[in-house]
Amino acid sequence: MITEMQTTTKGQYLIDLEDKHGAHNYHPLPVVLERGEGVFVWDTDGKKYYDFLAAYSAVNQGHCHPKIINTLTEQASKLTLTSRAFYNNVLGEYEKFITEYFGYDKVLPMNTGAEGVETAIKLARKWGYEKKKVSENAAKIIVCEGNFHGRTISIISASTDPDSYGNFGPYTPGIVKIPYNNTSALAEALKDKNVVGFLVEPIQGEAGVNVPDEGYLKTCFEMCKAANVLFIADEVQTGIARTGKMLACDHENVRPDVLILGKALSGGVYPVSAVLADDEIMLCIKPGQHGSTYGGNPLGCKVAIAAMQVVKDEKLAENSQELGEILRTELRAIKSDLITLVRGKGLFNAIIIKEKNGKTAWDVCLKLAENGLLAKPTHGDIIRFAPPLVITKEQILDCARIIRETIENFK
Ligand code: IF1
Repeated sequence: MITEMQTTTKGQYLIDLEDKHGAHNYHPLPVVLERGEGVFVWDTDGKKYYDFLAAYSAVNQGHCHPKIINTLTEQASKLTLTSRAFYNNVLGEYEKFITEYFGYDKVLPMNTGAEGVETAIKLARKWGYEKKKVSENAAKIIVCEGNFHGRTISIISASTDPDSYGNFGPYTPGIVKIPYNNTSALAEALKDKNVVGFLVEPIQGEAGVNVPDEGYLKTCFEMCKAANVLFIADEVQTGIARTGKMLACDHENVRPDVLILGKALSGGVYPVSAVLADDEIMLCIKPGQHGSTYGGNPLGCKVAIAAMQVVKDEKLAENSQELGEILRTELRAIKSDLITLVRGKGLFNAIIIKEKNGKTAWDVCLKLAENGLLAKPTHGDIIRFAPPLVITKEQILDCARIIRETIENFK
């Protein structure tokens, strides 16, 4: 009989350390991880799990990919950080690699996804004042309800989730919120000539893998073009092959004016984010007007080149597309009133759980962990399923079996 998730003394000791010495800004599942390899992670007891969260799509290439780790260790003993006060022998190579990889004139290298989003907002505002001739301090950015773009003050100023913005005011002005997946709401908002950018997740991750209608992105892009407004795609979570294409925007052949990448850009090995745009936009930022201590550091750049090469060499987008179809078919075949919806694209999926006998998605995740699969709920009733994209067909079927057995035996 599967009992409640138990953590042993060593695991509990480590949990207690975090509780005593760390901020309480997370509520993790009671699992203490010690090792990761490919699609698997092991806890401090040596219990093995399939990782079905992949660090929120940061380890698309699998945990500790040898080619990325070897690159990290080799560069780490040569040169890790120069600051941008000087040139280094890696950044230019990386900038050429990544701009050719995604087809843009320029890249502005940062570290976290939030920094990438903040950079994109600054870039859009700068472009708005200097190219669109919006009057000073009047620039507006349109965002969507249900968004998640990070945790900084300006980004949570765009949030509609009280957990993200509550008691963090006063908020950054110049942000207009409209419903997601609603082109008439965008049309209305675009009437304001002070709008400089539309910031959108091609699929809303934190909102629970909220996939918009087919054609939504294309229509939004065309409306922005007609209104001389930058279409800014936050692909921090949906990018890097997660949804079955290199970028989620590729499903609709949309080329964002500003593209934001993070997470799996470095394969979960080192914080690397990037903002890509063409010269007309990117060159609005002049020397000394933006930057970061670690942005574009040689270690992160080498890691990102290796991580992105793995995505191509191992055809992770194709694998994500094929195995995502199989996973959704298996999940939809589960006979249980516990699952009210299965949705996703590629290996970016979620199920919506109907509360049963007071049990929630959290309790289902505890049982999944006991059965050897790690996932975490979002917004109470949604469980995201996003394994590393290196997963095999045999493994995805094994995971589908674990999920099915857990759901069918759930009390
Ligand atoms: C947390 C969520 C996911 C992102 C998108 C930018 C960022 C994120 C679309 C910022 C980051 C992370 C943050 C992490 C948990 C995770 C998350 F639950 F918070 F919302 F993935 F859905 N754009 N998402 O998803 O990137 O600064 O974190 O590098 O804050 O709890 P970051």
